[in-house]
Amino acid sequence: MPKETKPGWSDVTPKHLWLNRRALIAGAGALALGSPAAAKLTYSPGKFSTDETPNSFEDITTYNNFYEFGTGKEDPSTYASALTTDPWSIVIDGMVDRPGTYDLADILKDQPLEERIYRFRCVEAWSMVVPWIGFELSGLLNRVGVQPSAKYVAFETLVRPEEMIGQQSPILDWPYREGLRLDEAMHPLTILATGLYGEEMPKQNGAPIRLVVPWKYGFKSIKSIVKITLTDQQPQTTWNMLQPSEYGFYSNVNPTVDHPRWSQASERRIGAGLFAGRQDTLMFNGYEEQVAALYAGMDLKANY
Ligand SMILES: Nc1nc2c(c(=O)[nH]1)N[C@H]1C(S)=C(S)[C@@H](COP(=O)(O)O)O[C@H]1N2
Ligand SMILES: [Mo]
Repeated sequence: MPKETKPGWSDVTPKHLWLNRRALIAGAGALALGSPAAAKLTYSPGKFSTDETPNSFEDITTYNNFYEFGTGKEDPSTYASALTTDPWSIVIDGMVDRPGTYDLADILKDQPLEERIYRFRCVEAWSMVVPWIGFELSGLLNRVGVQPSAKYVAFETLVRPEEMIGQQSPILDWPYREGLRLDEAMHPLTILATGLYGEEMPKQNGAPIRLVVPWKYGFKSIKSIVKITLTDQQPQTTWNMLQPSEYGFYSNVNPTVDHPRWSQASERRIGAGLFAGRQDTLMFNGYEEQVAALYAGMDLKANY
């Protein structure tokens, strides 16, 4: 779809952010994380992005799930400022040719940053549209060299209770853990996001780098990643460990498979207004055409 027919950035973006984003495209923006190369941003309208109107920066950064900072929707925006995100490194290990501890700047080197406007559907049945900035996870995995024996990718979030107030309580079994099958991880829709609205990732949204898998429930999109492991075993994942009957490993958005305690057939779009009503939830969150082949022949009710 040609760029002109979409609601443009300038229509939906507060002006200072729009200007900031233009500066970013020019190569002088906030994302210049140490290396000028990191500021390279490709704008690829339509290819992967939805033309739905993004939620406001305000909605996206004040209504969050990030239990490391508490269980309330406002806790992350209240407490995440305490998090130190520089320096940051990620351990990449397991079945890879080049395991190691990689500095964030090194990870970002040569990865083309792109804007991806994705629908985002939480398992709690609310949703948003988020203009992420990021790069395909496959780019990083290819760089470190995935060995043929690897079948899954496991991710872990930072553990630092001094800065992450929610980790001072055993709300979850820290670290927060997530995982993908290797083909899901290599899918072009799967990104590591380092920003949104053309700015560096806000801390409450998972700074400095988080996963975004738009066809799965939001809890798969793990924040503030410090470890990526290639493995031949299906990884243990936080919500599945806590309540396996409610949260499966796959957790693909599916309006025909209800959560044991609520329907998944519809969702509440944050910011839609008091009288908007609920909207239908789409199969694979609207990404069916791109991802259905990954699950050909699979019983999606059994593999929820
Ligand atoms: N480390 C970590 N990652 C996490 C979570 C969390 O509590 N801790 N919450 C998940 C859930 S349930 C959702 S819906 C999304 C929310 O992302 P957002 O706050 O950027 O909208 O992050 C996911 N990633
Ligand atoms: Mo969620």
